[in-house]
Amino acid sequence: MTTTCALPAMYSCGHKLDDGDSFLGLLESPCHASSDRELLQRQMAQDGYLFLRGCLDKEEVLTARRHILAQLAAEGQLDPSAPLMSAKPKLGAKLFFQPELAQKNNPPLQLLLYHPQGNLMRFFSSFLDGEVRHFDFTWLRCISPGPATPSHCDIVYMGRGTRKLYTAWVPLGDVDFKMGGLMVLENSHKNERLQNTYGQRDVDTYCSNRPDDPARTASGLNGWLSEDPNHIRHSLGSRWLTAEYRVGDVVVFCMDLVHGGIDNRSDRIRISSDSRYQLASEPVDERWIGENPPGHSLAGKRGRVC
Ligand SMILES: O=C(O)CCC(=O)C(=O)O
Ligand SMILES: [Fe+2]
Repeated sequence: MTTTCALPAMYSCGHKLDDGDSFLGLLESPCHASSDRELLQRQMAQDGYLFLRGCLDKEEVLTARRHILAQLAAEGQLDPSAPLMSAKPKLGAKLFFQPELAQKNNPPLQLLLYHPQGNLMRFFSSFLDGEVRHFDFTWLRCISPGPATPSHCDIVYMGRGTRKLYTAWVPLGDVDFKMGGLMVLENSHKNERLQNTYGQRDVDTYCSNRPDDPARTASGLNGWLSEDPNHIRHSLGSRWLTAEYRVGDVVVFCMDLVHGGIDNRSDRIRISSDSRYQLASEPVDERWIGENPPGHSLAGKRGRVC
């Protein structure tokens, strides 16, 4: 077990994460250069994630970062007196989820995440041992100083196709502990009780036999597992794991792994993307496919008797 005595205080959704080696630890990095599929798959089955240090080309990541920051600057969201690449927000700017900056007019990010010969797509073809497809929707996050994403599993947002679907979380810039990045809950993907309850949820369903069910029209309802990271960690009995991320790193994780964000307590915007990959031969969740994926809109709602 990696010792955490040097870790600074970290917060999620305003809660200070319980510290000490039994509660907080560091992500382990496998030898990513390994093209040993079986080894990586074993590791994924065991840990629920792969921390791939330096998997991406740094220049490509920085080009995507520059492009996004130029978009934010054009929208007037940045401090004009600070260098562009420092991602310093203008006073009072409140940014969080910015998928529109990823969908249109962002060739550098599209290349980085989806080019068939790019490092990420090649990693997934090798890891999944076949032709890979990605979701067309990209979750781009430009998180200004403040609270982070609450704990959840991705399956509740994208579980209508295969469960053999993977998220790639890509920091688009260095992310230190103060800026806060992804945290994952150790071994949570093996918790059967969680999988049989929360893990069966689909945030876009409503009760068709209840005409007044608010879920008919609300978007992305009920996806969070908890806004108290210590409570969920305590009830699942494991540790939160995180890292200081560098340009080029990727964390790949499975749909059942509980994860969330660490609050951004720096004075810069934290930029990252999350994108999804699966075998082309497996069924796909149509909410996230196409030029304008319907996502959690009305078009993606499904009724069920409840
Ligand atoms: O970056 C974050 O704050 C959350 C990331 C996340 O939920 C994901 O990658 O699925
Ligand atoms: Fe997520």
